[in-house]
Amino acid sequence: MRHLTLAAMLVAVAACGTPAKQPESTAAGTAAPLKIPAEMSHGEAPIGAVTTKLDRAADAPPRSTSHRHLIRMTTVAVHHEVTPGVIYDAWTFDSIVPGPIMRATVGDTIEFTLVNGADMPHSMDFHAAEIAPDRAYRNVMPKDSIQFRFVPRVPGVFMYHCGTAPVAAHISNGMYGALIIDPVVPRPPAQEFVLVQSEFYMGAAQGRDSLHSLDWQKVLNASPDYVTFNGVASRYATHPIPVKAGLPLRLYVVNAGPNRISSFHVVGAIFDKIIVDGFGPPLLGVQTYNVPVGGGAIFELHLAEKGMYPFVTHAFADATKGAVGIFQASPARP
Ligand SMILES: [Cu+2]
Repeated sequence: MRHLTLAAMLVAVAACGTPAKQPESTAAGTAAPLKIPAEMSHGEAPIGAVTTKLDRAADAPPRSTSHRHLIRMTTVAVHHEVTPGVIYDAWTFDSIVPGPIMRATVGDTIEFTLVNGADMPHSMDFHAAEIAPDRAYRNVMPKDSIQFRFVPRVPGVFMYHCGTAPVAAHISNGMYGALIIDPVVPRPPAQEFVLVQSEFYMGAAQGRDSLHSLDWQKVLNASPDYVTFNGVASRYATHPIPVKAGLPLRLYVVNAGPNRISSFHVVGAIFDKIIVDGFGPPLLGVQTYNVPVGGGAIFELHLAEKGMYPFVTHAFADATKGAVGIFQASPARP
């Protein structure tokens, strides 16, 4: 009913005859929706063709076969395009936002090295690790490094992030990612994807490159300009994720925040199973589930038939700001 109401509102707006006036942009270049979106429910973003080139797929990395993982990351500042033409002065792990998506298995040994290639202190905090923070998660000075190891005990999908104060600034600037820890007995086969939700708080564009950097007051107000899956607003709406209808889907969802809860929902589907953080008895038959800031959950579902299925945070201000994507389901058998 709620969806019909939204559609009815959009139709009413369209029918009133008033030309769609472009709202004034904020200093950061964001604005309310400019036109009536797609005819389908939840068409918060223009839907592209699945054949268009995608710069970063959401596919989960394969389950690891090694039991020892040498992981080395470098902190570095880069220009990150949050939405076409809007460039953010990001702080990153390995030059990408989110940082690398990694995968290991319970009982494996992870030997981690952080190299600070930036000009300020950074650090690393793995939520998958049980370790003394004052030893492992210490600030690393520029040009310095730190090494520590851990053996993950609990399966799930875990956030990692820079823990240097103010943490909200380091996370808002792009320093986070996801680490999947598989159980020793593999989960059943599925089409697997990783979605990391996060927020961007844009200051006014500066300089020749029109570069945006952090607006700290917006962070404190929990009022982001963009909310994204995997670092780019609406990326998987303009580039839908191809899947097979009727076959199991498994989504590893992490909410990096730093402020907004993700009320994760797939339009046209009910989650068969949700494994909170990835461990313990699953929730069955759920429509929407909150992934807390700093948390994760594994969503298992199937899409009933061929079609376009939006996935969103059902906190719709955030979906409107970019936390929306599309699964494009094709028949499992032609
Ligand atoms: Cu940092």
